[in-house]
Amino acid sequence: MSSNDHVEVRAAYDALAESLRRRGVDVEEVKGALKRQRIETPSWGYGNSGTRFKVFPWPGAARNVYEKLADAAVVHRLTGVCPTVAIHIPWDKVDDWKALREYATSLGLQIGAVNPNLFQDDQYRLGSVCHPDSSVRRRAVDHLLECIEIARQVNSSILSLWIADGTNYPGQDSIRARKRRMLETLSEVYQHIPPDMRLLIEYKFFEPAFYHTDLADWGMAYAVASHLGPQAQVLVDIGHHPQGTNIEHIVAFLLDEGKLGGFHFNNRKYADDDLIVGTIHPFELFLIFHELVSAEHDPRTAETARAVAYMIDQSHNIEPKIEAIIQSVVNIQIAYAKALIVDRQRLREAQEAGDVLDAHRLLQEAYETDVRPLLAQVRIEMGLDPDPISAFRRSGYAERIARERAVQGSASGYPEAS
Ligand code: PSV
Ligand code: MN
Repeated sequence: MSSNDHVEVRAAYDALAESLRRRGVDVEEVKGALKRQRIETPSWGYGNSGTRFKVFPWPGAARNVYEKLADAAVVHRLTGVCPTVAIHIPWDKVDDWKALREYATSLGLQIGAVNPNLFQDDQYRLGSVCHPDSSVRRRAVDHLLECIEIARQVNSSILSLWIADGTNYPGQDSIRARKRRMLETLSEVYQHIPPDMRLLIEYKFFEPAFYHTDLADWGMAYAVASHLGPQAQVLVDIGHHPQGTNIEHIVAFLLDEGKLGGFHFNNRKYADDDLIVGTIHPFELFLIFHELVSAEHDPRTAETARAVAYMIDQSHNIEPKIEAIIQSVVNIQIAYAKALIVDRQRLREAQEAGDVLDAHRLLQEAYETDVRPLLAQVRIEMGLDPDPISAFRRSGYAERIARERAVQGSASGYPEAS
């Protein structure tokens, strides 16, 4: 980045800041919020993964958790907002957790959410915490307790739980019995959650089960989290809803109940496609952030909103891994910046006056504003390159790891395609 480029960024930013100020936006406050934003990246996003049809190995894709952390550190260095990395157990299992924690620290990172895996063991054919056989449920409990212990050792405060259980055929098992087994099993696990840890419960309406899924939607996750207690909350993965679901409504409802714990950001066109955030439905992403920002400014929801864990959950099949993550971070920042510049005061007035179209236009006005100069200026003020993607491309890091790391198969834990 030359100083000429900085001058250009500054000019574009000054013009934008001026027009935002005319709209009553506190630009310094918006920049402060953008600098404080934190986005967690997933260890599995850095390794090779794909579909059940084919895993295309990417040259230099991380092969173990150490390489995943090294790549995540590059993302954090370039964006300044990604200091934590979620891990998946057993994909990222190591013998020495202290050593891994110290390695993360040496890179300026911390380990984030610990994700147990209740779907890849042969014994889980009929489920894990809902399995009809109590010895399989015991195995699931043991794994969850192991993950709590790992979380403790790596200083993580989030156990992020996706339950893949379900059935493929009507009549296969009793849906009510499965619900009770799940509650009983999770209640036992919940007793072991340390006071400073949260259990985030992720729902998904289908896949790998095709007839019914035991935790199919936000309402079921909410019911389970409510049964368990205040340290249990709901995790919303954008790709886990039927087509047409109003996700921002779910977000608003859960925030108001104090039960929104976190996100798995990604995007999709059809099913759980795990595509780069904001690539297919950017307006939906903006509306989700609008709910979050509004809740941060409401004393009744501020505490819940501020504690929400923003995590990316993507699986990259044909695209370069690190660049895909940086693109996701940038797209999240854009959605957040647009939500921050909504004129909330005028919006409230329009809503109270029943002015349907003025209220809608206030959201549209923010959404249609090009906030990229604002983000570029924020990055310069954070001592970063204003364009993290071209900075990454210029860095030569992708070429270096492609040379240094032998091209191998799956490192993320995803199964190899045959
Ligand atoms: C399941 O589809 C999911 O969203 C869960 O969060 C898993 O942990 C993750 O994807 C990785 O498979
Ligand atoms: Mn997920």
